[in-house]
Amino acid sequence: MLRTLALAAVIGSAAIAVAVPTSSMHAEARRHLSLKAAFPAKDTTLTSAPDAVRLWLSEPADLAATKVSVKTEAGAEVPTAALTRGAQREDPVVAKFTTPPGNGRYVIDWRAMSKDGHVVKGTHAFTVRTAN
Ligand SMILES: [Cu+2]
Repeated sequence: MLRTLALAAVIGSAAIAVAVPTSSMHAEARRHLSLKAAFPAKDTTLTSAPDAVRLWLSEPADLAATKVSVKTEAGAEVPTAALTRGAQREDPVVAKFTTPPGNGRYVIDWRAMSKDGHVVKGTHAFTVRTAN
């Protein structure tokens, strides 16, 4: 009985030893890349068609591992050119529309990889309503 308890204690401390690096990895989640600002911004209505989607991320994400997709409310993909970004650290990721989107509601889905390799994603909608 005592032996069993001692063994349980050993297993218990081994479990703690394993748990420690896991929890410190969790703490890293706070340092994950995040979206600081976006154009079009969440739930905004634009009175002229946007030329592009611009995402200001908290770190310069690798464009090859970054995806931005824009869909109509009906789920149709709105074509955008390959992602670009300026040379400055604070420059946004840019997905230029090949044709400016017409009136309607659109959903932006994006994903990018944090420095630790974990993927962060987000989604938000905007509306285009030009006066014509
Ligand atoms: Cu992570």
